[in-house]
Amino acid sequence: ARPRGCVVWFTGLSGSGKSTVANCVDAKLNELSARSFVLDGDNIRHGLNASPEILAPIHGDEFAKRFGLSFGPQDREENIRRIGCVAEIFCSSGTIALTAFVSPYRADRDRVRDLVTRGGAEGSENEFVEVFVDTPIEICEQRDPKGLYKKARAGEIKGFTGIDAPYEAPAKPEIHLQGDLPVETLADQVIAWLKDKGKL
Ligand code: GGZ
Repeated sequence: ARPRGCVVWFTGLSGSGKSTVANCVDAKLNELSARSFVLDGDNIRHGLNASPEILAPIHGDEFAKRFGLSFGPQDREENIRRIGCVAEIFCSSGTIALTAFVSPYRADRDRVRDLVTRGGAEGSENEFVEVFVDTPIEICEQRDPKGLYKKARAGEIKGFTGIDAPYEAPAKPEIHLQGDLPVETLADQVIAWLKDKGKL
């Protein structure tokens, strides 16, 4: 039988700390000799789910517009669908897949949950762990590491999550993190949950 894996799905606003916490959990899992991998915007949105701008020089404008992903509702839906597929593959191989995407729509996250828990590989009982990184937008906006909130407020970015695009908070996340606590504390909470559930 294959080892059981799990998908630890971080969701929250831009600047909430998803990637930072996921990377900290990844480092702790490494110390515990558990196999894990982080999927986030840096390795997915520039590659597999590249934007039309990235695809245009390869495929031409028309094709790039159809198959490149931006931040409209359908683009985000397809972004999350593809990431869900990749996470499921990691998970089925016994790796703990840590994903850090805004994933603002409940329906999209639930679809990934179904994909993962119905068991991709035969005999697997993979788990989907939804982690809500609950950081008030005021704090995210103060942090504004990439200056994106500022641009969104100025109308230079349209459809920015939390400003003029929705974020649907999870109703019953497996783990609810208060994003204003130290990263180390939050990562320890995730590790403790995984230990408690026999995942480690
Ligand atoms: C939200 C955006 C947008 C818009 C660019 N809305 O802080 P960041 O920079 O690194 O995280 C955000 C990231 C969101 O990409 P995801 O793939 O996680 O989004 S989703 O799950 O909704 O598909 C932000 C940046 O990209 N960004 N434009 N309009 N975030």
